[in-house]
Amino acid sequence: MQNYSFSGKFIDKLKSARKIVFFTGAGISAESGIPTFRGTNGIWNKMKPEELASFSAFIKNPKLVWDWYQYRRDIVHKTQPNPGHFAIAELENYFNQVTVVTQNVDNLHRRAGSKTVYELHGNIEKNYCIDCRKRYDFINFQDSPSSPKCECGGLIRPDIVWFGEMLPDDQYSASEKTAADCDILFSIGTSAVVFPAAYIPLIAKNNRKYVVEINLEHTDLSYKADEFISGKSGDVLPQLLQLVKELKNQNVQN
Ligand code: BJW
Ligand code: ZN
Repeated sequence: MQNYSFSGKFIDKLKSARKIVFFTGAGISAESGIPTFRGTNGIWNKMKPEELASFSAFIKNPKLVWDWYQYRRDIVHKTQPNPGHFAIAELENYFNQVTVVTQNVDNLHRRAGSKTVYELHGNIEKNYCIDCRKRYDFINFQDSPSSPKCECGGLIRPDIVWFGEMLPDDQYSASEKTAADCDILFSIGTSAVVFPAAYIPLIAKNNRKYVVEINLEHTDLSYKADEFISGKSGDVLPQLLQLVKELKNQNVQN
């Protein structure tokens, strides 16, 4: 594994920082074995988003869309949070406020122990009836010839934000607020192309907050970020945690 060196300016920011935001995307879960969306091995390279991730696709063929999410739910159930998720959760012990704003639906941040997690695109473990809105969260649906129906007869859909749908208002407005008010925002493992989620790091930047990007490749955000760290989040984040521990130790000794 590569040893990352962090810039002096970034280390100074870390020393004085009290409020940290981690804005995450599919890349942080890639090392857990969950495929990303874009890029050579991405989901959208094999499937067409408009045929699976839209309300009209669901109404046209509920069983097809339901089965696809069931397949992805099975993958999520077989995976575990990776060192990147765990490092973020542990960093809560070293700052006054650590908030995770995630575009991921895989629930891995919570499973790793992060306490404040805003989910901008929903959660694959949650479902609701499109007619009466009754919730069907954390239920293992059995396979059947049709997609599951609510007791009212309505179709049950995954609680995922599909293209053309609004993001959950409470999660998005809380994320905007925390991004505008943090000391450092880390944008990790996201191509930062899907809006309005991709506004979150830009809000931090527009409010003159320090923005650090961790990714395998450059994105549209890279030229606006204060630091770009090229690497796997599962390698970089544990080293960041180690650095923070050392800085806090030095503080105690001085
Ligand atoms: C690593 C790594 C490792 C790998 N370590 N790094 C034009 C302009 C602006 C907006 C639009 C527009 N045209 C259309 C829109 C709107 C649309 C949108 O943004 N489209 C863009 C794609 C152009 N947005 C919407 O529709 C949103 N709603 C909306 O706008 O509502 C308002 C409205 C409503 C009604 C009428 C009019 C307006 C909703 C967006 C919902 C997105 N949902 C999805 C799928 C959910 C379904 C599912 O999960 O099945 O959410 S799309 C998909 O992309 C998923 C993700 O959360 C999201 C972001 O992807 P992410 O996380 O960035 O993943 P990747 O794969 O793109 O990137 C992975 C990155 O990781 C890469 O950079 C790798 O290098 C890196 N990486 N391994 C570190 N180990
Ligand atoms: Zn119902």
